[in-house]
Amino acid sequence: MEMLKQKFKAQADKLGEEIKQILKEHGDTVIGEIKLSQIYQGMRGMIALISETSLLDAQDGIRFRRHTIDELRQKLPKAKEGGEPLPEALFYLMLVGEIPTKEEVDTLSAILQRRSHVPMYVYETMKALPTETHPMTMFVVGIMALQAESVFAKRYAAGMSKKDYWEATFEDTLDLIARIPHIAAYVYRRKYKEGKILHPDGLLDWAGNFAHMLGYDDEEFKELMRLYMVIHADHEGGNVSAHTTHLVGSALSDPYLSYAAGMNGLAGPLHGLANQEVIKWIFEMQRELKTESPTSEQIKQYVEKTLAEGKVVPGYGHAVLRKTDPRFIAQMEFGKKHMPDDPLVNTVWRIYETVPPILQSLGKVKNPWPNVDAHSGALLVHYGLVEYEYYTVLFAVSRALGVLSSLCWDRALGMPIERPKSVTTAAVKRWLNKEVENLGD
Ligand code: HAX
Repeated sequence: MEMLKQKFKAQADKLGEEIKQILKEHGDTVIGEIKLSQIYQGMRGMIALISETSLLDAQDGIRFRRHTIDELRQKLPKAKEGGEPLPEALFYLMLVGEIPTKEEVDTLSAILQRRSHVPMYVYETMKALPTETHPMTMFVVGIMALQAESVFAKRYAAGMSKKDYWEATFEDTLDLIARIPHIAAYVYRRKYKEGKILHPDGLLDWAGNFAHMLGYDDEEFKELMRLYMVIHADHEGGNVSAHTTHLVGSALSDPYLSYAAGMNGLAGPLHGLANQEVIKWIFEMQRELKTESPTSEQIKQYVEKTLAEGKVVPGYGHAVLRKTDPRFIAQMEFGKKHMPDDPLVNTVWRIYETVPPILQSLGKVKNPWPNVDAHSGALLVHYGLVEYEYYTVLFAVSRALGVLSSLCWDRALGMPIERPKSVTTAAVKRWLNKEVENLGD
């Protein structure tokens, strides 16, 4: 751990110096123009953030430190030969920009195991919630209860110097990543398995052990969890969960508070909750059409009905991507390898053939292609994880890897409190009428 920490610090110092130089030479360089429409329409395409861990290209999809998902599946160390990459290896890559060796990942997995203890009061707090509570609410309550453990909060209260913020954030990050699967597994066991907790297996990797604590010891399911945790980890800095974590962190709220805030954003149906919405929508379609395997024509009619009811087709569209999400493709490849004849998975593929032309024909949907959430549920159902309200918690466990490594960078680079300027529509009108010189006066 000490080595990873020192490696991170050395890289952060180097990049910090480079940024100082860049700002000294180019700080006044104009990077583009902002249109009024962007302010009203969710700030699309407005470059306003720095996030070191990944970069999203509208055509090529996500790159983690310049590596595509395909490359990660080839290059990152794995639990078993020819299998899926280890998510803690991706965390290492996002944190220090280097692909770790298998030995380095094994050391990290062992460190995470050692730091994974969750105090009893956290479980008791979650237990106080009624079982009908949504799993994401239970999960975030668990994280908030755990906040009492924050190294950052304790050291800040004791008068920590600015130059040590990164280190306290780093410690909280490792603790949180180690503990989050335990909280998430408890949510599942409490809500769906009568609260019977399964003890961790100290010999397993981070995602394999998470699968085990959920109650799924099938080797293929463990492989699915490794893939799932890799592909959902990060999607550059502007998406709701990453941006919220970063924004809240900019107030020097500790990593527990910041991550919990981000996960409340992930719990929205236009973001991470879409994975539960997709499978719910497919189940409803199957029920209504009274078939497990609807034909393309039946799917087409059902999609048209969904749209006529003023709803979105869940799992399709994206604010940045303009082609099929490589995360969807990675899951499709997993499906083809492990369950090519599964009827639900085949339905997902038939929906993929049917939906894009319909959305294209609406003339307003900028991206008619599937995103990550269009596929994930069907793979989980195949292994028996049918409780779809739980799916966003899986996403949240994975997302911790990206948003928390980014938070380490924020504190190491001394990122300031975020405070953009807002204006009223009345101010916009005054400016358009040339009553004032600058928007916002
Ligand atoms: N079905 C129907 N209509 C859709 C649509 C879809 N899947 N995707 C976009 N549209 C509509 C929008 O609702 C909007 O309509 P109005 O002008 O009538 O409001 C119009 O097309 C233009 O939207 P857009 O610019 O293409 O898309 P946005 O950038 O505004 O929104 C969303 C991106 C992902 C929120 C959107 O595509 C959507 O609602 N998709 C379905 C929900 C979903 O799958 N969310 C998960 C996204 C991935 C993610 O973050 N996962 O965590």
